[in-house]
Amino acid sequence: MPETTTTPRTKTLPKTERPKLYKVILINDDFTPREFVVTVLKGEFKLSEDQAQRVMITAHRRGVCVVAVFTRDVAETKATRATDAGKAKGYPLLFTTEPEE
Ligand code: TYC
Repeated sequence: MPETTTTPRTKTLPKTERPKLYKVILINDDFTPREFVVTVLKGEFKLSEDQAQRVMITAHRRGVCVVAVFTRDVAETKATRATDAGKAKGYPLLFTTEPEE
């Protein structure tokens, strides 16, 4: 019976780095109508009416509210588009982005 030798597998599996995530943050102001904020949250971030109302009212009461978390590109694009939607109507509505810890 011929002897068989086995060699232990030393190859390590390649590590897949998870992309860093960025929060999109809604900033309160005194001028943008509540209903417009809700419309933008639904349109740009696909929030339900209920979610959009909660996010809007949280920003209204506390000054800021995290809308959602995305990869950097997506977060920045959505924040810019949502801010521009307000600008187009003459509102100071502002969305910013911030890396997650
Ligand atoms: N504070 C605004 C108002 O009373 C409504 C508002 C809410 C505006 C949240 C911006 O991020 C915002 N009309």
